[in-house]
Amino acid sequence: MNQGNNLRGDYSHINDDYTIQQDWDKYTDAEHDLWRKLYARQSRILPGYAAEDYIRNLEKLDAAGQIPHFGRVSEQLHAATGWHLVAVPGLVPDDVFFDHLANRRFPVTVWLRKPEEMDYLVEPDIFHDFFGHVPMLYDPVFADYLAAYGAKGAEAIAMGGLKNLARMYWYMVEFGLIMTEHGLRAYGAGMLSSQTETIYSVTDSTPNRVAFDLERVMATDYAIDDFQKTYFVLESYDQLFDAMKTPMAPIYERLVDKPSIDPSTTLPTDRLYHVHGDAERIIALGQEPHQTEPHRQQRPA
Ligand code: HBI
Ligand code: FE
Repeated sequence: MNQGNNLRGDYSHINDDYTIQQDWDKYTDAEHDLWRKLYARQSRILPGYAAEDYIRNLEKLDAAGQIPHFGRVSEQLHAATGWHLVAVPGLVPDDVFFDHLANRRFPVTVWLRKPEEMDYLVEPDIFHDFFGHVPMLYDPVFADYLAAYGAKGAEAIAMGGLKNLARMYWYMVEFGLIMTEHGLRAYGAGMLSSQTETIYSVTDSTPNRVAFDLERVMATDYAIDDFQKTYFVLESYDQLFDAMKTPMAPIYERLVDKPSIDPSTTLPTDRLYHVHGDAERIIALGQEPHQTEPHRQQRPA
């Protein structure tokens, strides 16, 4: 990103680390109303689609009734996993973002989308950041993963590996799936803050669902303006935490000379999950790749 140019947030009062005051009292009744509407609409579809620990932790946040107060949640979160929430005007520079994560500070955008943007938004707003990301910060393993991920940022930037490391955020923080005892579930903030992609990611037979592999993820391109063509599937959040013990430098060196993997394709070495339109009926972990078909819907934030 650039220094706030072309971004919606107000960057005129930022601290050196891009944090600001949340100014909770400034939210209007109309904004609290819209928040309630977004929250109700989105939480209704979660059962059967979202990871159960995500749902449980969302409920703990007690944020259905009004736009949440970061300070209050932050205290509770810190007691649970050592993370804090910090208020930001929107996207922050990569090095700043990584530094916040490495220090267990999760940047949450302060502004809320407009009523006409219920379904689609380009930049992250408070609904995406809070509803999508904060519940997972209560999961101790995921929380440790995200801090370890942030600690890898500086090296990636120095080595030209930012693009590769950012894919671990995209695929495993924004759009991650997990295979649970009750079937495939979504835990990524990008899909969970979107009505349509939550259901699509878990049930539609079109996208590829590939068993998680660190280097496979880091080699794979993504699009930000459409539903994902590939999702990566965990069996446990431990896989993410363990992956962060892998030395990254050799991966960046290997990937720099290789073309990125097109997310509409799969590799013969992939372990693929197949679904038949019903989250409860995950069929098989097979070997044969399946083709994706083009579709035109935009990705809601
Ligand atoms: N800033 N506020 C905010 N939120 C993000 O998700 C974010 C960011 N800055 C950079 C960034 N993400 C990405 O480059 C990461 O995927 C690495
Ligand atoms: Fe996000």
